[in-house]
Amino acid sequence: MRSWPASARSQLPGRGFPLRVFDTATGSVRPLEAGPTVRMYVCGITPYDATHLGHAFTYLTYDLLTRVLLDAGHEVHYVQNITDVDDPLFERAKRDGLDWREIARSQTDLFRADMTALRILPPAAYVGAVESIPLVIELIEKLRGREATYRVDRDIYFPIEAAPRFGKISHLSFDAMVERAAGNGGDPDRPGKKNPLDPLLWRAERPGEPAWPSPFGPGRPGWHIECAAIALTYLGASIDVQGGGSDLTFPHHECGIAHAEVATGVQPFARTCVHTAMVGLDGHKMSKSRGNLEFVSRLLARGVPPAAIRIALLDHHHTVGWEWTPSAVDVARERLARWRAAASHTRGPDARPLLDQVRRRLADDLDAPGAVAAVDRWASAALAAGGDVPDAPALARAIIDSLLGVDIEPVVAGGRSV
Ligand code: 5CA
Ligand code: ZN
Repeated sequence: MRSWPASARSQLPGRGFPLRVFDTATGSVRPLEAGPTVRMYVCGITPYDATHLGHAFTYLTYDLLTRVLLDAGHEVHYVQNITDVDDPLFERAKRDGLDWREIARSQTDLFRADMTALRILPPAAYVGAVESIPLVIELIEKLRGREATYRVDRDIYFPIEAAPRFGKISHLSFDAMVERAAGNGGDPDRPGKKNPLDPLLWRAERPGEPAWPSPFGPGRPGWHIECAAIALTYLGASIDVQGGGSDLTFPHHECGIAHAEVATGVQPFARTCVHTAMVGLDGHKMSKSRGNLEFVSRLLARGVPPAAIRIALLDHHHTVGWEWTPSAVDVARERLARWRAAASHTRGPDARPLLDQVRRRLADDLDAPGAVAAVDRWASAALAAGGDVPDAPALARAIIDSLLGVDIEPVVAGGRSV
């Protein structure tokens, strides 16, 4: 699939610091310890009701992570999927009298447009589930060769007992895993399964559902095996970062990682698991199923500048859940205006300490609120005392652009408006 365009990044003097980031599996902030090329897989959208602010917050996390790594001299090989065939899509298609493929197509287009507006750095490979079905079949064959598949009626399952490390990402009790599986597309109560937690690899064709031919009969892939197949194919048997929202820790990432490790024999598949905390609205996780959503496109249509949406998201740390409130837009707009005013002068307070502070804050577990506070301090000093360092505002603009992804180029007469 087509990805979306990357916005240009300003060049900065010197180099950023090595990244330390919270790893779900160990429950601690650790150095990323990656080689020159960082391989990162992030779970993409199921394309309906895109792009809500929870999605945007999650993709901003990996955008910031990428910016920090690029600034520290790494290359980043970033892959993201689109779950463009799944039950919720069929349900939505039925409700709205539309073709599920059309919903997936138009919602993926909307997502790309929203990501572009928010200046979220794109994956190098943006890969759909439907186009990956041959990869899924190949991976199931590999698991079958390792005796890590079994049938229940015509469907194929993965026995978690084949994966000795199962549970090492999420650290949940058996009962908690059963509960989370039931609420996230699993079927723990299905008779005939060896373990209630065993995930589905291949769902045999059902009347009224799309199906693709395979050596194990016509059907479609299970959810976790899709991401495992795409990540293994595009990034290899071991990756540096597995990303996605914290709602995916179990069962999705636990199962996908188990599939990959059993198929290749390489452990760990994901050296670091980075999970973004949930954005809520009206007291609950913002979710398509509940319908408590605020959309990027709706805010844009109301005239909110994309830079203000981005700043509103940057005000939160990726490991701490938070509630969206409409007033966040006003706060972000004021902040954007202050930053712009401060950076529009020809002279200002020295911005080299700001570069150091923003780099330090972001390298310390992507502390975006800390980085925003540092910019606020510089802007306040610039607006209060002026400062007399030539080019300091230009450096401040470059820092804010390159590391925080916010474009605050001063408005010129006849040029862009905010
Ligand atoms: N297609 C699957 C992943 S393979 C999926 O979870 N799709 S999604 O559309 O439901 O979510 C897309 C991404 O946004 C996922 O990484 C998910 O964890 C994240 N996400 C969903 N809701 C929220 C929320 N309220 N706050 C933060 N992130 C969220
Ligand atoms: Zn996924």
